[in-house]
Amino acid sequence: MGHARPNLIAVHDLFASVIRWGSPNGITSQSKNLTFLWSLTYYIALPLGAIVVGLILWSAIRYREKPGQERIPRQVQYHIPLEALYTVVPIVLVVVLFVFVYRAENRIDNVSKDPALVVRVDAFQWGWKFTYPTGYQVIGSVATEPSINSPDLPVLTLPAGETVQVNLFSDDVNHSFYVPAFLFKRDAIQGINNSFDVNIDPGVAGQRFIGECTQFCGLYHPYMRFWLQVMPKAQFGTWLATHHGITTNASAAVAPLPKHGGRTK
Ligand SMILES: [Cu+2]
Repeated sequence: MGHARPNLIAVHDLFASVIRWGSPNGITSQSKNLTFLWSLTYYIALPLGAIVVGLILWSAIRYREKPGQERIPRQVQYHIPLEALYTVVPIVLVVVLFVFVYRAENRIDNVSKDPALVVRVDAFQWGWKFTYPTGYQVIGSVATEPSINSPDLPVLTLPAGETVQVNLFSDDVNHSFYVPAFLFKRDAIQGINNSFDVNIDPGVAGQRFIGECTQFCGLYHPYMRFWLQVMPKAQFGTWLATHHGITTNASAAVAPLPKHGGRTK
């Protein structure tokens, strides 16, 4: 039964995706808050929608005009209990959603006073600079990196299973740091330190995820990509201790100007 397992995984993934209402699976503890919020909204909206549509259909069928019964129905000016109900129910829903949004935002934006690692990320026209506490730097410039999916993209290596704080800066115009698997992005704005924490799920250690700039920042914006390499916590210390100086991708060819000013293959 060698094929049973992959099928089970596929079924499990499909089921998990359905109960999340299509939300991608976030890889940080912060992203779980967002997925919960997303799913909660659906679990509230769907029964409510079903009740509203059901009542419309029921009353349209139940009180339709039958042949031989042509008459004006009894005219009602107001119905206090009904009006109170459809005023109170939406207010309760908005309050409930507000409370959950507030809680989720607080957890996602929470910045630890005692993170295990602080990494500085500088976005610039056009590329990324990652600086570690040891002084080790990765500088990936798209002026020397023409391909958006190249394995030579700059690599941001982060440990799983502990709190990582990212201090985000911009050297020039507005950029935005986005790792889709984090279900999170944050703007990089000149003169402002935007800090956020991520606690990456140990289950994805060893995997790579794509990151990109999502704020249109000029000609080479579509090339502003990077890899996020997740490393087991135990390995990360050794890795950092053996990396020094500055790593660049300057060996790559000089990028040609994009022909249509947009995304190329
Ligand atoms: Cu950018």
